[in-house]
Amino acid sequence: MNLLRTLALAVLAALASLVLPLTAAQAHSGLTGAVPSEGTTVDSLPDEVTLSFSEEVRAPAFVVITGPDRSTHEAGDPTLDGATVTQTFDAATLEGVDPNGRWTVAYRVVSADGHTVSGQTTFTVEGAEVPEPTPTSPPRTPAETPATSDTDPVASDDGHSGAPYLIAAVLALLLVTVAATSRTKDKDK
Ligand SMILES: [Cu+2]
Repeated sequence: MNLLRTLALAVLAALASLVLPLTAAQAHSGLTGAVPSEGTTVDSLPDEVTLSFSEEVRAPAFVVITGPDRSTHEAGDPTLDGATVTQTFDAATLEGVDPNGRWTVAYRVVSADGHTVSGQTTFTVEGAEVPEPTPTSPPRTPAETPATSDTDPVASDDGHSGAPYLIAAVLALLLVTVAATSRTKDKDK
């Protein structure tokens, strides 16, 4: 879904770049600021990202926040308030994620004149606490190991259950061979 949305944004951005020059004579809203602002470095990941436009913007509005882990971390659709667009983070997607690095905020909104406005802004997180690995993860691994070794006996059981058939097949082949040999001997007599 997130990939589709990113692709959709890219396509819309490409279409907008074709359409916008034709209508550049009309004023439409543009990005005037962001929090965290473009190119700045912050010491922790904020709860939300705010985008400010030169005039009122309308839905449909989309904001895609991509982290240093190259995953998207926005929670649903942004909130519109006049010329301000606020996008919160999806906390669940941030569990165990190192926030340090470059973040990209891609947006697409509809300006008051009906034109699509899209673009992106970036900021960097530096010196933020790196979350410890989820505590449930290490106990799971030992628990999974016996489960895996449980699978191995099952696999070797399959091998054992196959063995009687193999032995039976070899015995049957031997019997046929013995029978054929004794018939040949009978004919020879
Ligand atoms: Cu416009």
